[in-house]
Amino acid sequence: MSEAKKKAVDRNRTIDPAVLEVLSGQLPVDTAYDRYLAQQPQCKFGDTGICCRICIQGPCRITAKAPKGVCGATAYTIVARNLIRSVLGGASAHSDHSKHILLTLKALLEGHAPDYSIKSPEKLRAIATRFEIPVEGRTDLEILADVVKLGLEDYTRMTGGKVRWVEKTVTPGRVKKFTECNIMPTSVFQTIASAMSQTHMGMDADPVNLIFKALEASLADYTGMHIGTDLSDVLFGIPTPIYTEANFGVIDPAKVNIAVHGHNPLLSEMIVQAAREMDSEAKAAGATGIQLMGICCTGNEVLMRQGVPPVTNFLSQELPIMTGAIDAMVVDVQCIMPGIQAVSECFNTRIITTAQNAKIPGSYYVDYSEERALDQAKEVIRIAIDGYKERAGVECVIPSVKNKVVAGFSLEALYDLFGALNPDAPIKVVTDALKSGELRGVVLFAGCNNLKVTHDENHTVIAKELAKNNVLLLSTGCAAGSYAKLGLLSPEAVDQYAGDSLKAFIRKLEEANAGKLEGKLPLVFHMGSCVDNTRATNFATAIANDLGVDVPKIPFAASAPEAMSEKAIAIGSWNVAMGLPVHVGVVPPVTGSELVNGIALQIAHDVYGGFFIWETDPYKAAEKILEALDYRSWKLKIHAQTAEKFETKASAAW
Ligand code: BF8
Ligand code: SF4
Repeated sequence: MSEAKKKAVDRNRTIDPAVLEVLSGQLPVDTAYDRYLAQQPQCKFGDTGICCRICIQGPCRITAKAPKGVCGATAYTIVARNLIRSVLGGASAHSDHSKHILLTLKALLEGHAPDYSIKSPEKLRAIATRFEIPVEGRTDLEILADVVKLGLEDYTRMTGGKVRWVEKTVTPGRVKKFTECNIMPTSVFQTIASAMSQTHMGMDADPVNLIFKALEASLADYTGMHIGTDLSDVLFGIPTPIYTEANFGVIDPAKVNIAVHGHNPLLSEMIVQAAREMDSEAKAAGATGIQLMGICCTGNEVLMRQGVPPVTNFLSQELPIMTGAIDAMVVDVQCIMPGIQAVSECFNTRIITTAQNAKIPGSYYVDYSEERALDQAKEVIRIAIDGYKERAGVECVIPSVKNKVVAGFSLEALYDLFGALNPDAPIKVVTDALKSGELRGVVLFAGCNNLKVTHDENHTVIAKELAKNNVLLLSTGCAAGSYAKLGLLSPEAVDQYAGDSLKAFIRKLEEANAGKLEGKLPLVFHMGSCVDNTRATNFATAIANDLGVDVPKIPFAASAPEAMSEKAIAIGSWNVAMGLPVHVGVVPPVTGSELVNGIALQIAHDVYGGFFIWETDPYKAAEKILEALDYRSWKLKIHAQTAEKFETKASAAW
């Protein structure tokens, strides 16, 4: 194949037909698909984690000729330090996002967040009860004050005490393990600062010590994420099943098209509310209405609670702009490619940044604050309406691809479905199915897109393989975005891809809930944004508790088929600490140290029961995940039989 031809093929590294259609338009616009090629070949030192730039004597690169950095740091120290810094990047991002939600609730208590209210007193009371905060005879605001106080303590405690959000949401076995291994965080900020200090030049050189600290940092990440999900549910409501559509076909050229992108629902929830109020303004400008659509995890947040259709996921975020029909793209924080600005300048799209810590030169800027949230949402919509007025009459090229989506599966929503079959113990619907073999296991798909693999291919191939093998599938983040776009969150996908017993399991749930649901159930259950991965962990914890064992013994795994961000590394790490097999479809930069790589793949299992699987081939990945699930089911059965025979408790070992 000629170089030019090869480049054209490589550029189309996606299986999303809408994305392919836009790319094949050959518009002279530079996107991530082109820039990835321009970056080749990428640096092997960075790729394997053996480049150190921690002090400015560096960069030091480990080679056979120079096996130590200037300071004497060896490959294992350098790789471990780089790894922990990635986990810290992820933990900082998640906890900063959730701190914003926490402080908004504090502002609400103090009367400074007039547009926000407690949408779910039910969730507030459930959280309070979890932490033994009294609820009887108290007002919502009184309870909220105690929950916020606890959240602030879990963020800022300097010494003495451990994060309550971990202590009260995991199995007793995990609390014991985290305490014995000394990885239970004191608080989110204390752990992040002490871990960062540990990686400074001339500090910790011991890779095992560094990796244990990385796991503590990952539990700080878990804490921030869990607080974020809990408090977002209090503010905006617990997601329940919701029916909509996804992919480029949701763009309507006759409407004012606004894409919300980023992660934090604080502004995007207001934009949804404002859009409903401002339909007439859009009509006065000549449009038929306002079409909101989501990208990345802000998209997931407003999909889960408001049914806003996802237009695309991370990797293709620049491409909706190339249809010519997006009037504004409103971004908040994280996973926003700076490249969207340059693309928008070729079209009529207004990029609106809204966060003081995430600006893009050349973009519009609305300085979001919780004190003026609804007004600012209206300001954003007016900028979009102005954009529409300029665009009106210009030809748009919009791929017509769209698929049905059923989303909104918080754990509470899943319990509600299971409760129709077993009201006294909803979780038994799943544990019984696991014991009988009706379900071969449960797998959570999470994480991003990454051009090192073909966009969306790993996500979909692995999910279809596991569905065929009767695995119950959950998803979050851009994995869920991929399934939404490509039809795997649709009821039709159950008929197309589920094995017989998975199909029977889903149908049984549908029948038991008939009348309550607006339609049928999907193949993959969308649990929310990346921050919401703790919903899936709560699910695993409930399964383990019901089976009377710890998490490392249950047939439950996680997979990040196209991991990209530091947040994904943090999430993967705490999932390993929780005791789960975690598949990653892109090899992370740790292979430069056999020791660190070995800890991730094997030693982690000996200590925590969880471990990583690096596998870039989606078919092999599915096999390896199934193997991990089957091994656990087999052991669980043997241990249960032995316990019954000798009338003892089930073994705690894995
Ligand atoms: O937090 S899955 S690309 S959007 S990091 Fe980013 Fe990855 Fe998407 Fe959501 Ni999560
Ligand atoms: Fe080199 Fe050591 Fe400085 Fe890293 S910390 S850049 S290995 S001298």
